[in-house]
Amino acid sequence: MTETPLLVAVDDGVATLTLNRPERLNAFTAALHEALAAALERATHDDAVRALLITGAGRGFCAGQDLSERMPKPGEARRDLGNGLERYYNPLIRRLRGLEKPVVAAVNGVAAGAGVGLALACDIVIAAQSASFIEAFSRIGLVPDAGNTWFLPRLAGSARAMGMALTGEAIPAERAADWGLIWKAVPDAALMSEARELAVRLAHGPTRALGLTKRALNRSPANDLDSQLDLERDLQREAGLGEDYREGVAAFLEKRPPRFSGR
Ligand code: LHQ
Repeated sequence: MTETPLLVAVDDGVATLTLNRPERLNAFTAALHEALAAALERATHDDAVRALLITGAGRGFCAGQDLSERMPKPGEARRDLGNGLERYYNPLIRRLRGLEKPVVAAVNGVAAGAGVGLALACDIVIAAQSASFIEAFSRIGLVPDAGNTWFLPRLAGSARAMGMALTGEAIPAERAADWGLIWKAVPDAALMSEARELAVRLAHGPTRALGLTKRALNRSPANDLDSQLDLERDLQREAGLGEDYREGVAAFLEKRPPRFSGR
């Protein structure tokens, strides 16, 4: 079994986090969760990181919880699965949504169970055409977690969410894109170059404003129009005081590409 469950590389403003348990389709273990939490914590505070790219090593993206880790041995008491959610999955999903830097998921292969939640918690999901999305929970007598019951109906609508969650059928990447579950599906050979190009482009963008944009869109489902208009006013105030706004307008007027600093 691979010893380093997560590979981290920072280059050109992008932190690339590669789930690295290819023999188990990058299923989550406690060690992988801890490495991911530490990497996200560093990325949050590192000014050299202005965008993130999350992908998987080998032929899978992430097969959800490693089922061999959670299975009680014969004679052992049944486990409280809520504890694993409280300790690992819920903080992971909250952190990804709350991180005010753009996060791209490059879904290189199957995403199942909490692996779907991981992908959908990212801001822009690009998948290889051969990848698929499986709400595997119903296959093993569990309830979708890791944000799946929040993301699915909002992204794909409740009929598709219900169908995916109750049947556990694999949804191919192109259908996921048609349904609005993900941003797009691309040929397998183009996945990593497209996803990286996008992450680098975002990293060179006005990342403070992109972070605020993320905040506005994430708050939107819980807000009525009045509250959302107030939020937009407050966030625009903040963005308008930033250096990137001055640079963006100056570059436009001078007919040159902007040089955003993320401030
Ligand atoms: C795996 C896994 C896996 C271990 C593939 N674990 N080994 C749950 C409980 C607790 C608390 C919190 O929340 C959760 C959240 C969840 O995520 S529950 C859902 C857990 N995930 C699943 O139920 C998915 C299980 N995997 C599959 O159904 C299949 O592997 C899929 C459909 C993803 C891919 O199928 P194939 O392409 O046919 O690959 P495979 O099944 O042959 O898998 C390759 C290897 O990876 C294989 O090992 P082996 O030694 O036979 O080569 C699998 O056993 C292993 N693997 N997923 N989650």
